[in-house]
Amino acid sequence: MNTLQMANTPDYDALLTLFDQYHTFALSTHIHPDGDAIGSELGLYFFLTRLGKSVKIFNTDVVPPNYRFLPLWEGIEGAHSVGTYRPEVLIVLDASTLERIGKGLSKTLLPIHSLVNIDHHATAEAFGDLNLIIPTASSTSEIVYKLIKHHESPICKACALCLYTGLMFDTGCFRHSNTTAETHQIAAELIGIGDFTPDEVYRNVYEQVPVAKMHLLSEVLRTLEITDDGKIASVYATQAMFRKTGTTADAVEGVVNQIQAIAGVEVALCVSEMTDRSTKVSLRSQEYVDVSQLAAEFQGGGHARAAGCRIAMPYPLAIAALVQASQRYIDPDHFRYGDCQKD
Ligand SMILES: [Mn+2]
Repeated sequence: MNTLQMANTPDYDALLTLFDQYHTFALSTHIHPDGDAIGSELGLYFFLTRLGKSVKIFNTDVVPPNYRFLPLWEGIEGAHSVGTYRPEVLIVLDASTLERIGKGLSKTLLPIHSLVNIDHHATAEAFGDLNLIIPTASSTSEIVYKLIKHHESPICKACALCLYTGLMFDTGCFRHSNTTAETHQIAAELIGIGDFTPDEVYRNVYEQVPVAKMHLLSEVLRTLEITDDGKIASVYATQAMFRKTGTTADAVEGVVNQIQAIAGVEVALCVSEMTDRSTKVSLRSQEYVDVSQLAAEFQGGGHARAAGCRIAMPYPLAIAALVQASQRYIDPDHFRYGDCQKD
């Protein structure tokens, strides 16, 4: 396998050469696609089509309603549409592993010539023939932005909106630790190009909450438990709660961020009981615990401040195991904002 993963000097040229060589491209991203997954796919779609390429997008899961303001989202096809279609190049975005595009799709969507992997996850596997993995990038959308800039091509208005949405989503609206001066500079440029305002993107992504999700949230928040030292907080959602509120495990997305916001909490856990009785876990940390390492102990992955895993245990046992593991990462002498004293 011709692996071209370069952490320090990303090899945009190798990918752009591939764009010169081939004509048909398929794009895909992870299951339960988020703003960065869809934003980076559509952003790259606009770039490739402007280069005159034939491009199709296949995702296992449908575009969530709050991303249906993005241009051409309706063009994203389901796994069943692949049929006998084979692109010359398959580009997988933001997925960490090939399997995360969906078990079925990872077996049926096969490129004739080359598999490309574009990602920013610290735990990303170099599964492609060509891998553009940049863990320091805020988002996969930022990598797509830099690729287009490297090509010295203009970014179209539609592309700017998609990449901005990905950047905004993966930085938690420019407040997570992956937000830098450069992130803001890129965002400013995209706002300047596009026909959108930041508040309108925010409202589309975050303020279209179905009332059923609010009812679920009230159930989930009632389960809050905090360790004696106040540093680890957990909540859970059960199948009974999903039935009662008419929701599914997807509705739990984002709840963990609210738990992480509790004063003094370093590690936040939100777990969901799945239909097969396994447990889906979202992890966040406030300041110093690397939750991607914690998730890796349970065969998961992600970023230092946001990660996830799936545990083949009933949820009460999974919570106990996670809290126990989290305790090893907690530094009892760490004081938040302690550096301010030295200024
Ligand atoms: Mn991402």
